[in-house]
Amino acid sequence: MQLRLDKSETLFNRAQQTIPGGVNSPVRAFKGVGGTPPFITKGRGPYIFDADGNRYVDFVGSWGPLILGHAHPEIVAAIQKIAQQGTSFGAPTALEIGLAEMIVDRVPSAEMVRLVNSGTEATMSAVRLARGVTGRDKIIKFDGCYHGHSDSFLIAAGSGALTLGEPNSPGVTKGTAADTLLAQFNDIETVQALFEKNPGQIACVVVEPVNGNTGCIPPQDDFLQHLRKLCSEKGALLVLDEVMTGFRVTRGGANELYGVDADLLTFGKVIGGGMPIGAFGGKREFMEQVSPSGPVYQAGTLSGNPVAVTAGIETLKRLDKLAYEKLESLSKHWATGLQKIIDKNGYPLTQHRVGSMFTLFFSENAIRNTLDVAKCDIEKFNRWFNGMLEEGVYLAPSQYEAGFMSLAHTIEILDETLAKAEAVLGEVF
Ligand code: KE4
Repeated sequence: MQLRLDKSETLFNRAQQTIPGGVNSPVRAFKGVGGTPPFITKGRGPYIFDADGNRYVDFVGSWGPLILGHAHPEIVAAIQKIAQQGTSFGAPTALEIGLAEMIVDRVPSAEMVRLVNSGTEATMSAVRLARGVTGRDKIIKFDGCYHGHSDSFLIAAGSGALTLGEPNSPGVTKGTAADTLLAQFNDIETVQALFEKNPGQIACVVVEPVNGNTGCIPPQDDFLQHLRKLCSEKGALLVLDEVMTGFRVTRGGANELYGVDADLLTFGKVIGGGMPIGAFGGKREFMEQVSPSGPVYQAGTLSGNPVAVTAGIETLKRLDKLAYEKLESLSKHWATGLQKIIDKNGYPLTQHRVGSMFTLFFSENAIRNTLDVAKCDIEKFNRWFNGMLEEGVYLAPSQYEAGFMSLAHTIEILDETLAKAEAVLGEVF
């Protein structure tokens, strides 16, 4: 069925006159998968609707935040109600304490948190704090892990393969890149090598505990535990970037799921319930070094604003034990159904899932990190993506992204979607 996207095409052409690439975040432009990105007009539960009236079952959920589903009536009502009291004061409010206490209550390693306005702000600030408290300049990140767009993270594998970072965006200075070292996810030896080459210089290791930005790749062979041990031995901080996994993979995030003690953690997405938010937190001894209680500066005009905080509080309130059991059962139903299709037809496909985040990789090899994802059949992935879009299913428009289940999805919707998946995969292969 050919999708009618006339209105989206008109909007996309118009948008490109005043907005770079016609979008306010690159992945939305569908450059990887081709075609016109549908311009969305509204969301309801598990569905989003575009300007041409097409309805899609949504497995992106704004890249994770909409874990309750779109336009949850009680979240919308809470936002409407608090907005009538005023949207931002640039002054402390009791609401911020409420959200901070909820995060600290749920996340084992979080003793204090600072609220910010995006995941990028959270990770940027956590790295500054790690550098501030250790007096060290270098950081280790992992090839394929994404921590937002601050300069220290926009680093590609340099000529020295995975040792020296090089800018992967114009505007990032060589000086900045020199302080970011690159290791390989699920390969502890690449981390050990960097610590040996840079003794006493590494402030922290920043890692997505589940690598969600190369498609969903879980830590394997106690990778996180090895990272913890190495950081403790070398006096570096372990920073878990839970912007995607936080309150997603379990109630206490990957920090709870894998039982790995973090020095600092970062959050975003779910804790704002669809409103702009981020947070960084962790051990009191470090967090108390953040201004104004300590010398490490960090600030933000709209940090902790009542509207985003209220949306976050009301979302977390509804993420109780039962909610995670339901998310697990829906996500398992999806993965089991897809695996049946794969096994029945012998398709060269691999699935990874951690809780309610998941990815279908167009490869039959083991997927341990981004090097393995680079060997996926992207042409077939793109045909899968576009085939499902035409069937009214909105998947993440890149093999390098994770998909997300929401509490608004139902077994019936998943079964309908699985039937479509079987038909589309039949076309692809
Ligand atoms: P934001 O600055 O986009 O709120 O968060 C940055 C960020 C930090 N850490 C992790 C683990 C993240 O996944 C993200 C943002 N995730 C992407 C999705 N892969 C956001 C989508 C986009 O860039 O438009």
